[in-house]
Amino acid sequence: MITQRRSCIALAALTVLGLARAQAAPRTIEITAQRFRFAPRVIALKLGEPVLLKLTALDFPHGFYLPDFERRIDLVPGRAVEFAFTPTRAGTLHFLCDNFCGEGHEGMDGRFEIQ
Ligand SMILES: [Cu+2]
Repeated sequence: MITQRRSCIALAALTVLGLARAQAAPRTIEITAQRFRFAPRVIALKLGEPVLLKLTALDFPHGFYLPDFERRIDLVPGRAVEFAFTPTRAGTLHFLCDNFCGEGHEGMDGRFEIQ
């Protein structure tokens, strides 16, 4: 009986530890920016799951702008820049380049599909 109770307590502790570890580690997603596209362009995310974007410009100083979050970041060629956020509502979250990079700049965008 006591052994069984200890096993349950140990199992509960491991479960809590596992959940804490799962919440602590964000999902890492690598995105590249190159005239005139982001790759990947469409990214599926889970509601409430923290993500860490690693963004790299390949050819030009692009910008990464998330209008719904009112956040942006400069992308410097050859240097990965990290951008962390947690989607708090389901739906589509658009992102775009906000640093003019040439004739195709207006179409340089992408989206997160959050479920
Ligand atoms: Cu651009």
